[in-house]
Amino acid sequence: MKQFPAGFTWGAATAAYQIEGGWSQDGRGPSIWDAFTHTPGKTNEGQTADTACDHYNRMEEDVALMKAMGLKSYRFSFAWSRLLPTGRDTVNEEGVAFYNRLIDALLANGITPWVTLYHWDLPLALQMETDGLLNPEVADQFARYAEVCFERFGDRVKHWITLNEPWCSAVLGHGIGYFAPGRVSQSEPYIAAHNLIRAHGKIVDVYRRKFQSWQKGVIGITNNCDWREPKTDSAADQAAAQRSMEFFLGWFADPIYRGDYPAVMREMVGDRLPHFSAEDMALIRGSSDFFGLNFYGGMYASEPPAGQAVTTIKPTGNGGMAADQRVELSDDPKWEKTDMDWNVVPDFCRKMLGWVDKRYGHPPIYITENGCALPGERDVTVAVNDTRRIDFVERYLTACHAAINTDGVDLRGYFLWSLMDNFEWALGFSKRFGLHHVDFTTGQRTPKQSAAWYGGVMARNGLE
Ligand code: PNW
Repeated sequence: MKQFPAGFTWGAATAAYQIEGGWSQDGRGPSIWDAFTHTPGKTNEGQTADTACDHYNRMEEDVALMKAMGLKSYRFSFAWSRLLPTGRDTVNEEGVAFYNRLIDALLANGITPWVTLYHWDLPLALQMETDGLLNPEVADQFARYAEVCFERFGDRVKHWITLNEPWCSAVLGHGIGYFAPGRVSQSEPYIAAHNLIRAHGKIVDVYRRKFQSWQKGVIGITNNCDWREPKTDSAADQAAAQRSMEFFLGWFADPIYRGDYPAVMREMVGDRLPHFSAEDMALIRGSSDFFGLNFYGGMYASEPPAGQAVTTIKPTGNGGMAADQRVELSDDPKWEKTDMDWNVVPDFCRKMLGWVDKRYGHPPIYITENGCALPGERDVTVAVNDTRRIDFVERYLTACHAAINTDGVDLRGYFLWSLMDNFEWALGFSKRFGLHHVDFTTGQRTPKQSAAWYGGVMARNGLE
């Protein structure tokens, strides 16, 4: 029996664009993801999330699924353009009503809501009119949107995540064009990232100044990072692995926990890396009540052979902004892989938690996503027997347990990605991460074996 600490948070996660559908229903405005998926050639088979899981129209049924599996906490995101269709000014009351119904249904069923304010779906109007994340003004637009959310929902929502994986918005959205808004640049990722970090600081400032003392919630940011294991124990490979971690996670977490970008980034990115004003930094430093971490896998890192250019590897291998880091990434042929082609490396999860614990001064950490896509799950009869998913999660939770009990890491919670199969961004419906199978033609949901298994883990607060 591997028991987790009393009060450990157990949950499952989703994101608005990936499940809601109802893309033009009840006054929702378009987002950059609607524009991106409606552009030919951007997603698997041209798929869009216009309908997705149709969660917008099946919300009550989905809360019933959560209840049936014994879910304790549910992490989901608000679609900014459902609440403020043009990103600014007018509030769409029908959007407010939808999230009110969802939050009330969760609470009525004893499920704690964890809300992500921004999971990549910037209102399209902000992209078209003001250049989205590239315009410094976006930080104030974020803060005004967040204020509406705290005002309308903060009486019942006590756990807030400002941004999901800003690394993806920066690198995949503005560096290699794999995600919306589909821009390709060597400098824009650093500008987009900078404005997102500034936005995070301003959102938290609004919450702390106007709401936190009476609403009594917590607020933090979620970053993603894959582990980088030195390929050999040579000093050069160890330095390459460390550098790669600083370019991936340090980029976003260092400003918040240490007051600036990592020195190695300043050195290697030069003029393309913006500077924080004293005023912005005053809001950014210390602006997270907890450390949200999405963890999926890892690779070997090594020093590239002298004189050889480093090329970006597959986007889902997280090789973005490779030229700036000079780190060569590789796989071990022995590693098992998920359907995303991501390596199954539970030991790296423990190392990752230890790295965060040490570099950022022992913060409370929540794994806000971990999970796997498995092949063949389009077929519901295959999907329901997902013993590989159970095995995957069990191994990662074993690593988490060791991080807590042996290494003294302050890990406070774990959210499985995902509650149900959904729209996997550029990969469309081809990758299935769900605890529930979704038939995207009929909308039918079917629990996989992992849903019942995970229900048991949550009920026992640990592994058998
Ligand atoms: C996360 N990559 O992101 C997201 O937060 C989820 O929305 C997503 O469904 C989940 O992981 C599974 O992919 C990532 O291509 C998506 O490097 C793609 C990449 C990284 C993170």
